Amino acid sequence: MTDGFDFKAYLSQARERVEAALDGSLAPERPESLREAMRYSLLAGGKRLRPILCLAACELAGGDGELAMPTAVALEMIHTMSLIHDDLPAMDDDDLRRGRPTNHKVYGEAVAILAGDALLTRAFEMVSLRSPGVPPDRLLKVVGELSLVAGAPGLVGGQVVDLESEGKDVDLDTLEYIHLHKTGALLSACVITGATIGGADEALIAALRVYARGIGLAFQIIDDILDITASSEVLGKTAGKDLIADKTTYPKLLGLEESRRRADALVREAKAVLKPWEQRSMPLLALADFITSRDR
Ligand code: GRG
Repeated sequence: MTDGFDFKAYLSQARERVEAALDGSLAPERPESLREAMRYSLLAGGKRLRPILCLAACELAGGDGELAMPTAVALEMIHTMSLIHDDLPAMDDDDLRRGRPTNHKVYGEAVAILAGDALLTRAFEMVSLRSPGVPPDRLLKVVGELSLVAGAPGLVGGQVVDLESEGKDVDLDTLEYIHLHKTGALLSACVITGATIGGADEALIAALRVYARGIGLAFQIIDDILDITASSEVLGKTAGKDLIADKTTYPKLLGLEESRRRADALVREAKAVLKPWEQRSMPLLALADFITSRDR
Protein backbone atom coordinates (compact mmCIF):
# COMPACT_ATOMS: atom_id res chain seq x y z
CA MET A 1 0.00 0.00 0.00
CA THR A 2 3.00 2.29 0.48
CA ASP A 3 4.92 1.31 -2.68
CA GLY A 4 6.62 4.29 -4.28
CA PHE A 5 6.40 6.40 -1.11
CA ASP A 6 9.83 7.55 0.07
CA PHE A 7 9.27 7.11 3.81
CA LYS A 8 12.93 7.70 4.69
CA ALA A 9 12.88 11.13 3.06
CA TYR A 10 9.45 11.90 4.57
CA LEU A 11 10.65 10.99 8.06
CA SER A 12 13.85 12.97 7.86
CA GLN A 13 12.08 16.09 6.52
CA ALA A 14 9.32 15.82 9.13
CA ARG A 15 11.91 15.38 11.89
CA GLU A 16 13.80 18.45 10.71
CA ARG A 17 10.62 20.57 10.82
CA VAL A 18 9.73 19.25 14.28
CA GLU A 19 13.23 19.78 15.69
CA ALA A 20 13.19 23.40 14.50
CA ALA A 21 9.77 24.00 16.07
CA LEU A 22 10.80 22.36 19.35
CA ASP A 23 13.95 24.46 19.43
CA GLY A 24 11.90 27.65 19.10
CA SER A 25 9.27 26.67 21.63
CA LEU A 26 11.11 27.43 24.87
CA ALA A 27 12.77 30.74 24.01
CA PRO A 28 11.51 33.14 26.73
CA GLU A 29 11.82 30.71 29.65
CA ARG A 30 13.00 32.14 32.99
CA PRO A 31 14.78 31.32 35.23
CA GLU A 32 17.67 30.09 33.09
CA SER A 33 18.16 26.96 35.23
CA LEU A 34 14.60 25.83 34.52
CA ARG A 35 14.96 26.60 30.82
CA GLU A 36 18.13 24.51 30.67
CA ALA A 37 16.48 21.52 32.35
CA MET A 38 13.45 21.75 30.03
CA ARG A 39 15.64 22.03 26.91
CA TYR A 40 17.93 19.24 28.07
CA SER A 41 15.15 16.65 27.81
CA LEU A 42 13.01 18.21 25.09
CA LEU A 43 15.91 18.56 22.66
CA ALA A 44 17.59 15.26 23.52
CA GLY A 45 16.56 13.59 20.28
CA GLY A 46 14.07 10.76 20.30
CA LYS A 47 12.17 9.45 17.33
CA ARG A 48 9.65 12.34 17.33
CA LEU A 49 6.98 9.82 16.41
CA ARG A 50 4.20 11.67 18.22
CA PRO A 51 4.55 15.09 16.57
CA ILE A 52 5.01 13.43 13.18
CA LEU A 53 1.80 11.41 13.66
CA CYS A 54 0.01 14.67 14.47
CA LEU A 55 1.28 16.46 11.34
CA ALA A 56 0.53 13.43 9.14
CA ALA A 57 -3.05 13.17 10.46
CA CYS A 58 -3.62 16.88 9.87
CA GLU A 59 -2.44 16.53 6.28
CA LEU A 60 -4.52 13.37 5.79
CA ALA A 61 -7.58 15.39 6.82
CA GLY A 62 -6.70 17.94 4.13
CA GLY A 63 -5.17 20.55 6.45
CA ASP A 64 -1.88 22.43 6.31
CA GLY A 65 0.51 20.57 8.60
CA GLU A 66 2.15 23.81 9.72
CA LEU A 67 -1.10 24.81 11.45
CA ALA A 68 -0.79 21.67 13.59
CA MET A 69 2.88 22.30 14.47
CA PRO A 70 2.23 24.00 17.86
CA THR A 71 0.03 21.04 18.84
CA ALA A 72 2.68 18.61 17.55
CA VAL A 73 5.20 20.39 19.80
CA ALA A 74 2.73 20.24 22.70
CA LEU A 75 2.41 16.47 22.28
CA GLU A 76 6.19 16.02 22.36
CA MET A 77 6.28 18.21 25.50
CA ILE A 78 3.71 16.00 27.23
CA HIS A 79 5.61 12.89 26.13
CA THR A 80 8.92 14.34 27.36
CA MET A 81 7.48 15.34 30.74
CA SER A 82 6.09 11.84 31.17
CA LEU A 83 9.58 10.41 30.46
CA ILE A 84 11.21 12.80 32.98
CA HIS A 85 8.70 11.85 35.68
CA ASP A 86 8.78 8.14 34.75
CA ASP A 87 12.56 8.09 35.28
CA LEU A 88 12.39 9.61 38.80
CA PRO A 89 13.50 7.48 41.78
CA ALA A 90 9.90 7.34 43.02
CA MET A 91 8.82 5.76 39.73
CA ASP A 92 11.07 3.70 37.40
CA ASP A 93 14.29 5.08 38.92
CA ASP A 94 16.34 5.19 35.74
CA ASP A 95 19.73 6.74 34.95
CA LEU A 96 19.66 6.70 31.16
CA ARG A 97 17.20 8.22 28.68
CA ARG A 98 17.63 9.08 25.02
CA GLY A 99 21.26 8.08 25.33
CA ARG A 100 22.07 10.57 28.11
CA PRO A 101 21.80 10.74 31.92
CA THR A 102 18.20 11.25 33.00
CA ASN A 103 17.00 14.75 33.90
CA HIS A 104 17.10 14.26 37.68
CA LYS A 105 20.65 12.84 37.47
CA VAL A 106 21.79 16.14 35.95
CA TYR A 107 19.55 18.75 37.61
CA GLY A 108 18.37 17.00 40.77
CA GLU A 109 14.93 15.63 41.59
CA ALA A 110 13.25 18.92 42.49
CA VAL A 111 14.19 20.66 39.24
CA ALA A 112 13.36 17.54 37.19
CA ILE A 113 9.85 17.47 38.68
CA LEU A 114 9.42 21.18 38.01
CA ALA A 115 10.83 20.95 34.46
CA GLY A 116 8.23 18.25 33.78
CA ASP A 117 5.48 20.42 35.28
CA ALA A 118 6.58 23.38 33.18
CA LEU A 119 6.62 21.30 29.99
CA LEU A 120 3.13 19.98 30.71
CA THR A 121 1.67 23.43 31.26
CA ARG A 122 3.63 24.89 28.33
CA ALA A 123 1.94 22.24 26.15
CA PHE A 124 -1.46 23.78 26.90
CA GLU A 125 -0.03 27.23 26.22
CA MET A 126 1.20 26.07 22.79
CA VAL A 127 -2.32 25.03 21.83
CA SER A 128 -4.38 27.78 23.40
CA LEU A 129 -2.12 30.84 22.95
CA ARG A 130 0.41 29.93 20.26
CA SER A 131 -1.61 28.32 17.48
CA PRO A 132 -2.35 31.15 15.04
CA GLY A 133 -4.72 30.46 12.16
CA VAL A 134 -6.58 27.53 13.73
CA PRO A 135 -10.31 28.07 14.38
CA PRO A 136 -10.97 28.36 18.17
CA ASP A 137 -13.58 25.56 18.18
CA ARG A 138 -10.93 23.15 16.86
CA LEU A 139 -8.40 24.34 19.45
CA LEU A 140 -10.96 23.80 22.21
CA LYS A 141 -11.38 20.19 21.08
CA VAL A 142 -7.59 19.78 21.07
CA VAL A 143 -7.32 21.16 24.63
CA GLY A 144 -10.02 18.68 25.67
CA GLU A 145 -8.15 15.73 24.08
CA LEU A 146 -4.87 16.77 25.74
CA SER A 147 -6.44 17.23 29.17
CA LEU A 148 -7.92 13.71 28.96
CA VAL A 149 -4.70 12.10 27.82
CA ALA A 150 -2.48 13.81 30.40
CA GLY A 151 -4.74 13.07 33.36
CA ALA A 152 -6.30 10.14 35.22
CA PRO A 153 -8.11 8.85 32.09
CA GLY A 154 -4.75 8.61 30.29
CA LEU A 155 -1.09 8.70 31.28
CA VAL A 156 -1.51 9.16 35.03
CA GLY A 157 -4.10 6.38 35.36
CA GLY A 158 -1.94 4.01 33.29
CA GLN A 159 1.13 4.82 35.32
CA VAL A 160 -0.65 4.20 38.65
CA VAL A 161 -1.95 0.78 37.55
CA ASP A 162 1.53 -0.03 36.21
CA LEU A 163 3.19 0.86 39.53
CA GLU A 164 0.57 -1.08 41.50
CA SER A 165 1.12 -4.14 39.29
CA GLU A 166 4.86 -4.47 39.85
CA GLY A 167 5.82 -7.83 41.31
CA LYS A 168 2.26 -9.16 40.88
CA ASP A 169 0.81 -11.66 38.42
CA VAL A 170 -0.97 -9.47 35.92
CA ASP A 171 -3.46 -10.82 33.38
CA LEU A 172 -3.66 -9.80 29.73
CA ASP A 173 -6.62 -7.44 30.32
CA THR A 174 -4.72 -5.46 32.97
CA LEU A 175 -1.62 -5.38 30.79
CA GLU A 176 -3.70 -4.06 27.90
CA TYR A 177 -5.23 -1.42 30.21
CA ILE A 178 -1.75 -0.24 31.25
CA HIS A 179 -0.47 -0.07 27.68
CA LEU A 180 -3.57 1.60 26.27
CA HIS A 181 -3.37 4.30 28.96
CA LYS A 182 0.39 4.78 29.33
CA THR A 183 1.25 4.60 25.65
CA GLY A 184 -1.79 4.18 23.40
CA ALA A 185 -3.73 7.19 24.68
CA LEU A 186 -1.03 9.70 23.75
CA LEU A 187 -0.45 8.15 20.32
CA SER A 188 -4.21 8.34 19.79
CA ALA A 189 -4.30 11.99 20.88
CA CYS A 190 -1.60 12.71 18.28
CA VAL A 191 -3.69 11.60 15.33
CA ILE A 192 -7.01 12.86 16.71
CA THR A 193 -5.71 16.36 17.46
CA GLY A 194 -3.88 16.57 14.13
CA ALA A 195 -6.96 15.44 12.22
CA THR A 196 -9.17 17.83 14.20
CA ILE A 197 -6.97 20.78 13.27
CA GLY A 198 -7.06 19.60 9.65
CA GLY A 199 -10.88 19.62 9.70
CA ALA A 200 -11.51 15.85 9.62
CA ASP A 201 -15.11 14.60 9.46
CA GLU A 202 -16.58 12.09 11.94
CA ALA A 203 -15.85 9.09 9.70
CA LEU A 204 -12.14 9.89 9.56
CA ILE A 205 -11.94 10.61 13.30
CA ALA A 206 -13.61 7.25 14.04
CA ALA A 207 -11.22 5.41 11.69
CA LEU A 208 -8.23 7.15 13.25
CA ARG A 209 -9.30 6.09 16.75
CA VAL A 210 -9.24 2.45 15.58
CA TYR A 211 -5.91 3.00 13.77
CA ALA A 212 -4.38 4.59 16.88
CA ARG A 213 -5.54 1.83 19.22
CA GLY A 214 -3.85 -0.74 16.97
CA ILE A 215 -0.56 1.10 16.57
CA GLY A 216 -0.56 2.08 20.27
CA LEU A 217 -0.77 -1.52 21.46
CA ALA A 218 1.64 -2.71 18.78
CA PHE A 219 4.10 0.03 19.78
CA GLN A 220 4.12 -1.13 23.38
CA ILE A 221 4.40 -4.82 22.47
CA ILE A 222 7.48 -3.96 20.40
CA ASP A 223 8.78 -1.89 23.33
CA ASP A 224 8.42 -4.97 25.58
CA ILE A 225 10.24 -7.11 22.99
CA LEU A 226 13.06 -4.58 22.55
CA ASP A 227 13.54 -4.42 26.33
CA ILE A 228 14.59 -8.07 26.11
CA THR A 229 16.30 -8.26 22.73
CA ALA A 230 18.10 -4.90 22.30
CA SER A 231 21.05 -3.37 24.11
CA SER A 232 21.01 -0.24 26.28
CA GLU A 233 23.40 1.33 23.78
CA VAL A 234 20.99 0.92 20.87
CA LEU A 235 17.87 1.77 22.92
CA GLY A 236 19.38 4.84 24.58
CA LYS A 237 17.68 3.69 27.80
CA THR A 238 18.41 0.86 30.21
CA ALA A 239 17.60 -2.49 28.59
CA GLY A 240 16.23 -5.40 30.62
CA LYS A 241 14.41 -3.12 33.09
CA ASP A 242 11.16 -5.09 32.86
CA LEU A 243 12.83 -8.30 34.01
CA ILE A 244 14.64 -6.50 36.85
CA ALA A 245 11.42 -4.82 38.05
CA ASP A 246 9.55 -8.12 37.60
CA LYS A 247 7.05 -6.47 35.29
CA THR A 248 4.45 -8.39 33.38
CA THR A 249 5.01 -7.87 29.67
CA TYR A 250 3.62 -9.33 26.46
CA PRO A 251 6.69 -11.58 25.94
CA LYS A 252 6.35 -12.82 29.54
CA LEU A 253 2.68 -13.71 29.02
CA LEU A 254 2.76 -14.85 25.39
CA GLY A 255 6.39 -15.51 24.46
CA LEU A 256 8.47 -13.53 21.97
CA GLU A 257 7.14 -15.13 18.82
CA GLU A 258 3.45 -14.78 19.66
CA SER A 259 4.04 -11.20 20.86
CA ARG A 260 5.59 -10.26 17.51
CA ARG A 261 2.77 -12.02 15.64
CA ARG A 262 0.25 -10.03 17.67
CA ALA A 263 2.02 -6.72 16.98
CA ASP A 264 2.11 -7.49 13.24
CA ALA A 265 -1.61 -8.35 13.25
CA LEU A 266 -2.50 -5.14 15.13
CA VAL A 267 -0.58 -3.04 12.62
CA ARG A 268 -2.22 -4.87 9.68
CA GLU A 269 -5.67 -4.16 11.16
CA ALA A 270 -4.76 -0.54 11.92
CA LYS A 271 -3.71 0.04 8.32
CA ALA A 272 -6.82 -1.64 6.93
CA VAL A 273 -9.20 0.92 8.48
CA LEU A 274 -7.53 3.71 6.49
CA LYS A 275 -8.35 2.01 3.16
CA PRO A 276 -11.02 4.59 2.17
CA TRP A 277 -8.37 7.35 2.48
CA GLU A 278 -5.64 5.29 0.78
CA GLN A 279 -4.45 8.07 -1.52
CA ARG A 280 -3.52 10.44 1.28
CA SER A 281 -2.70 8.02 4.05
CA MET A 282 0.78 6.89 2.89
CA PRO A 283 2.62 8.57 5.80
CA LEU A 284 0.31 7.05 8.45
CA LEU A 285 0.51 3.62 6.79
CA ALA A 286 4.31 3.81 6.67
CA LEU A 287 4.47 5.07 10.28
CA ALA A 288 2.44 2.02 11.35
CA ASP A 289 4.99 -0.27 9.65
CA PHE A 290 7.84 1.69 11.23
CA ILE A 291 6.43 0.89 14.66
CA THR A 292 6.89 -2.85 14.20
CA SER A 293 10.16 -2.68 12.28
CA ARG A 294 11.95 -0.24 14.61
CA ASP A 295 15.04 -1.33 16.57
CA ARG A 296 14.89 1.34 19.32
C1 GRG B 1 1.16 13.47 32.41
C2 GRG B 1 1.03 14.47 34.72
C3 GRG B 1 1.50 13.40 33.87
C4 GRG B 1 2.21 12.37 34.43
C5 GRG B 1 2.84 11.30 33.67
C6 GRG B 1 5.06 9.21 34.47
C7 GRG B 1 3.73 9.09 33.85
C8 GRG B 1 2.66 9.98 34.37
C9 GRG B 1 3.45 8.24 32.84
C10 GRG B 1 4.46 7.38 32.22
C11 GRG B 1 4.23 7.32 30.74
C12 GRG B 1 5.33 6.60 30.03
C13 GRG B 1 6.74 6.95 30.33
C14 GRG B 1 5.01 5.67 29.12
C15 GRG B 1 6.00 4.94 28.30
C16 GRG B 1 5.76 5.29 26.87
C17 GRG B 1 6.90 4.86 25.99
C18 GRG B 1 6.84 3.51 25.37
C19 GRG B 1 7.91 5.70 25.79
C20 GRG B 1 8.99 5.51 24.80
O1 GRG B 1 8.58 6.22 23.65
P1 GRG B 1 9.52 6.36 22.39
O2 GRG B 1 10.14 5.02 22.09
O3 GRG B 1 10.65 7.33 22.96
O4 GRG B 1 8.76 7.00 21.30
P2 GRG B 1 11.47 8.48 22.18
O5 GRG B 1 12.64 8.74 23.09
O6 GRG B 1 11.88 7.95 20.83
O7 GRG B 1 10.57 9.65 22.07
